[in-house]
Amino acid sequence: SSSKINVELDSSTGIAVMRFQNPLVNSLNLDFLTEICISLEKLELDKSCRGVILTSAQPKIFSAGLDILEMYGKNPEHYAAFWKSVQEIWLKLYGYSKITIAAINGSSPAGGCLIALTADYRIMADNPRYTIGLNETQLGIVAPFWFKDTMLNTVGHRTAELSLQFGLMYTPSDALKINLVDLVVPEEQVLSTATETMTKFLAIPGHAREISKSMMRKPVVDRLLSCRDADIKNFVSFISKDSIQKSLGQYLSMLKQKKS
Ligand code: CO8
Repeated sequence: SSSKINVELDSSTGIAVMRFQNPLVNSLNLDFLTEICISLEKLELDKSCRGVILTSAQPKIFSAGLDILEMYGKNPEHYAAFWKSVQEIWLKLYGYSKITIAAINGSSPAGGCLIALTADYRIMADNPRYTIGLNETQLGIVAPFWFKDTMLNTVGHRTAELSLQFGLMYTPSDALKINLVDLVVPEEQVLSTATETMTKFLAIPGHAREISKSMMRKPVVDRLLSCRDADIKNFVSFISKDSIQKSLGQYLSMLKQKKS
């Protein structure tokens, strides 16, 4: 465990709980993304770990998504390094050999939603103040194809189409209706329900489950692997545009104003 990631592995069950604790809102900056990736890699190599529950140690927020400051007012080299780390975490999580369950105990916009979407199962707290979704268009930016495909593979084409264009954020009950999450439970039961669900997954012969998971996901993973550099170039040129920087600047000041 690092200071921003708390990992507790129960050696009797093989279930690890990974808690994100990057104050205030678990926004995903380059360092934090790298740390999450390293922790996931360690658990993947650890034979005593059989599944990972992803959750937040921060109140009310699962993750605020990508750190907007990593995409604003920086140089192209920085954007490229940042985007590479975003690709890295998605590749690690979407292709993860072990079972992952997202225990979504707070809001989960954009990149936060993406992390949750990579899990094998999503359980969300029933608090209607928490919302989840890919809201990128609301910031004037565009979720890349692999965000889109992850969403598409979860909710289906028509829902993904509407969801992405409007940049919709869903309450837990609405998220459940479209299968963006699998289960909604009272907040204090999110973690225990995740553990119970993990036990059900663990009862399935591991090798068969793992191959089935890979069969469902490999085409999308391979698609990004085949064009990582082009995807980075694309991101860097998009995010460097004056018009996009202006949109992000406006969104950031809207976030600040909302408080006062
Ligand atoms: N990045 C950076 N800073 C953030 C972010 C973020 N994603 N989210 C919040 N913050 C900051 C706020 O500005 C605020 O800063 P300060 O204290 O300096 O004023 C602080 O964190 C706390 O935020 P709030 O006061 O708003 O806290 P609340 O508890 O009221 O709300 C929320 C928390 C719900 C998370 C709210 O802050 C929010 O909605 N944040 C915006 C989330 C968002 O829209 N994220 C999208 C990021 S983009 C992304 O993830 C995918 C991009 C894909 C790339 C596209 C290719 C071009």
